[in-house]
Amino acid sequence: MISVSLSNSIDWEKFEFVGSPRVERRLSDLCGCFADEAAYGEALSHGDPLIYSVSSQAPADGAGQLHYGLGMIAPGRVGREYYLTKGHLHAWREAAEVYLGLAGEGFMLLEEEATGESRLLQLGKDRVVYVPGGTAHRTVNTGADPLVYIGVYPAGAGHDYGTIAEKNFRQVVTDRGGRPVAVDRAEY
Ligand code: S6P
Ligand code: ZN
Repeated sequence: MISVSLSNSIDWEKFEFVGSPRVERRLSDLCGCFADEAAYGEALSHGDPLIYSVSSQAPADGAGQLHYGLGMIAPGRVGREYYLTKGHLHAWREAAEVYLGLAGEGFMLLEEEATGESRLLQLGKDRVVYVPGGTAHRTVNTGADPLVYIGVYPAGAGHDYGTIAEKNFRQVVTDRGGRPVAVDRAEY
């Protein structure tokens, strides 16, 4: 007998899967994520807006099963840096992930842990990004509307936020003359 939840619908007003609440990340939750600390402090002094949310589904656990999450990043910037997710590695390093863009415009910043190699990949409506195992990933909204996507990953992937919190990504996604570019943090 099939006992797991097999389908879902998206509530496009709340940006969540119907029946499963979302986790919200506000500006104050993102201490240390933005390169420009002065701009971060200045932004916080004006309020604590919602930056992104994730509504997760875990239909089944165990080997071979998948989990998935609906992410929404609000449009906006701190200084010249676009609103972003904290970013993470999977605790189970081999675990890969597929991101499916549903709405909006943005990018994923990938960084291979073993080599430090970075890649900036477009994510938005009709774009799909594959995140290999052993690769840190952060998502940024570079558009004027919410960036909405689904990430699908192995049930046992887990999240390692600590490694990123310690040293952050090597690159920063920033606005240069009205266009998003990735620059080395050291040069930012
Ligand atoms: C989970 C997947 C996404 C993120 C979401 C928020 O493996 O990659 O659902 O959780 O994009 O990012 P973060 O870095 O706060 O988990
Ligand atoms: Zn992930």
